[in-house]
Amino acid sequence: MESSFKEPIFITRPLLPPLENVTSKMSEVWDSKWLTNNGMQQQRLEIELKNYLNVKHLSLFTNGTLALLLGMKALDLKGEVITTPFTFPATVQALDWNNLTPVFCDINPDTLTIDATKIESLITDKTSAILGVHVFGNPCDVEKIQSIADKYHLKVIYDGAHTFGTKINDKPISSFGDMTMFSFHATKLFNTVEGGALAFKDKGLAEKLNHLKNFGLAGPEEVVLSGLNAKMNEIQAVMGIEVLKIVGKERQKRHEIKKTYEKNLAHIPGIRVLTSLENENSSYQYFVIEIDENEYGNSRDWIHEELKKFNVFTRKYFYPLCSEFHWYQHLDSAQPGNLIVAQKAVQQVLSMPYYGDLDAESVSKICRILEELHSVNLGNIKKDKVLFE
Ligand code: T4K
Repeated sequence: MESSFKEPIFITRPLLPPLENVTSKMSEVWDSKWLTNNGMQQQRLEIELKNYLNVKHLSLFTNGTLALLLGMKALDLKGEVITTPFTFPATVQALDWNNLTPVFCDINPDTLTIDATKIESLITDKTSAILGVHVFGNPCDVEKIQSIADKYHLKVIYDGAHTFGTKINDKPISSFGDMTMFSFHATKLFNTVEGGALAFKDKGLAEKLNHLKNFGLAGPEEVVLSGLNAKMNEIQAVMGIEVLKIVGKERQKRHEIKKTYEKNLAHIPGIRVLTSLENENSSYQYFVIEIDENEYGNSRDWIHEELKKFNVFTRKYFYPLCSEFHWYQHLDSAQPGNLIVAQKAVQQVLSMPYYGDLDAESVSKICRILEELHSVNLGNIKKDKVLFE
């Protein structure tokens, strides 16, 4: 049996630039005595990110949740928004804070993103938008979603928290839909400790977003709308400027880790690796497997617990489904019978440790543990059979 890891292996570790680079840049902030409110570093990061992500209009925020929340506020959405139940709570909570009702749509079994073929039947005269999530960096069916939106005059917003740098057929992910949110949380491929951004199509939204993230202020004595405080500060921006320099290398490392996982997991029955699409340039945000209990010999929950004994801490992203939150249980669209694929996925997904500093030997060892756990189960199943025969 494999021994346990000496140090805990987490699902991720933040991408950290050399400390001396951050401190030397930080001295610029100290000298300027300007810590937040549209400072120089924040402006600089915005320009650098526009170039990196190939985005025309981009606005930085204190985190991804507030970016999404205020983005939808800027679009002035009303009524119902069709979305996925298989996401992090932030996606639907951004709807709640805008007094918008989620209408849950089932997901595609291959990509685990909203099933575009099921959207049209959920549209009512109250629908104002479709909110898709590019789950684990896997893009939604952006073409189909846009054609539905065009037909019914709906807005399209994407929660792209996991899609930093993702491209489809060489087109940046944010070129699809009216608006895309990125999260720059410490656990993301690119981080500003906490942070986020909105990429948007309509240039006219830039000023409104600036007001919304700064208390609705249009000037020191002029409040034009009801806003919030959601500005990115200078310390966050410095971190971002430095992390941006090393994010390309991190993506390469994650690409290699992904290959090691795929090679070592391929022959274990009951484990499906969630792969990227062929025409997609992945963000390599998460490495996710699905466990088929019958084929593997035991459940996802069992593996999740067993791995802890080896000092390996996986996560059940995303569990539970957002449609199961008690305040949605009265909704028709939240009923389990309407979300068959999502109900299955939520019991099977497991996000594995995945970050550039995870060495190939550790990845292979994790895979060997998974293989051994499968064999142990087979042994148990055979023993049970003998007992019954
Ligand atoms: N939409 C989607 C689809 C999202 O996934 C998210 C966030 C959002 C919207 C909202 O974006 P933000 O408002 O956050 O920008 C984490 C993150 O906090 C969250 O950003 C992320 N998604 C979510 C999937 O994961 P937790 O509560 O699971 O993280 P936590 O603290 O348990 O960290 C996970 C592991 O990472 C730890 O076990 C160890 C490691 N870690 C974590 C931190 C914070 C470190 O090594 N160092 C660290 O500093 O939510």
